Amino acid sequence: MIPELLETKGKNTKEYWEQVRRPEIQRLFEKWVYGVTPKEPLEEINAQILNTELLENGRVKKEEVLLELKRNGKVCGFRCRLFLPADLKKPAPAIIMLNPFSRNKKLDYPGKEMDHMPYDLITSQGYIGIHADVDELCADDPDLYQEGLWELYPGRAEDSWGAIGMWAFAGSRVVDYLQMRQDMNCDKLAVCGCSRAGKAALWCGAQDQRISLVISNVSGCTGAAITRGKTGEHVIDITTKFPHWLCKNYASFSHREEELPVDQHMLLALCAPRPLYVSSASEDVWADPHSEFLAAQMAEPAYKLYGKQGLKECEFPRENQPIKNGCVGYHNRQGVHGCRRYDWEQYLLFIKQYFK
Ligand code: GTR
Repeated sequence: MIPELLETKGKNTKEYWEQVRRPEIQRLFEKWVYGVTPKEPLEEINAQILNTELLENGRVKKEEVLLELKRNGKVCGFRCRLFLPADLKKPAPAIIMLNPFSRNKKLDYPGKEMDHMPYDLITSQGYIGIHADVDELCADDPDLYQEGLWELYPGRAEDSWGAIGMWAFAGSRVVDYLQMRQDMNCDKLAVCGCSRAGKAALWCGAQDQRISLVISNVSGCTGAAITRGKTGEHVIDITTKFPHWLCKNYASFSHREEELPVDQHMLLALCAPRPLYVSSASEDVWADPHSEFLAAQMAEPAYKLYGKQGLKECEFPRENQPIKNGCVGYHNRQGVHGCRRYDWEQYLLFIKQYFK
């Protein structure tokens, strides 16, 4: 049985959701899935612009920025590449693309940089694209992930965070930085991620209400897909192959997924009432497009509390037939796992409805 998103009748108001149910669901995800995000603030965040250049015949300004985080006498940092329209006249909306692939040259499926962060498309529509190399804070490696950010918040518990929690945290630190700048419209910030980063983007958006729109690209197991009954990857696969991604408690559900106190529609619902876009790839049975669509549909009751429409009334769409008219959007791109220009074209159309 998939756990109920909302509780018993009578309590289903916006206020009850915000004050009781949403925080409760968030705590369940911390305890059993992603691990606890430390609440103690950093002592300092420093930003340093390392390099600036013009691209696309002067139409795009690229800034490479180093963000350094400090706590308990330890410092760690990560780089972000900001792509701004060169002729920016007023603060612009920004899209943060979490990139945990910067140290992993063997992976090719996130796509080439222009697929993963097509700054020409993004800036031509007046937005700022931010490619955040979050694996510089926490390596995507079971032997190295406890170097860097982990040392600022050491922990040894069954519910201590893993790499996905740390990448999500890094997304929020990018938001901290953007709030210090004059050229960002911080009422219009989106977070996006592909695959493992899609899981992190959802978790980041779920926790950080400053993010106003959330996008998940082929995030699959422990991302946008309902765990119970999905095809492909399961708790046992993800926790065996990537033991550093999630908290230790999660692995204990390997042979008893039915007992998980949550399922992934509840994660998506934490984004409500903010616009959410989930996308799949048709040949990606490992992630399971149907289960991603199902979770997006099942997040609807949280949106309904705000009088907003999700995907409830929609059928699973054919390939390359995006659904963008509600507050929850979805498409199933024809092809394999990864992030492609086609995906971005749809995200930008969805975003435009909210950011223009
Ligand atoms: C797969 C993994 C998925 C997904 C993906 C990726 O091998 O099983 O959970 O996140 O990698 O990050 O590309």
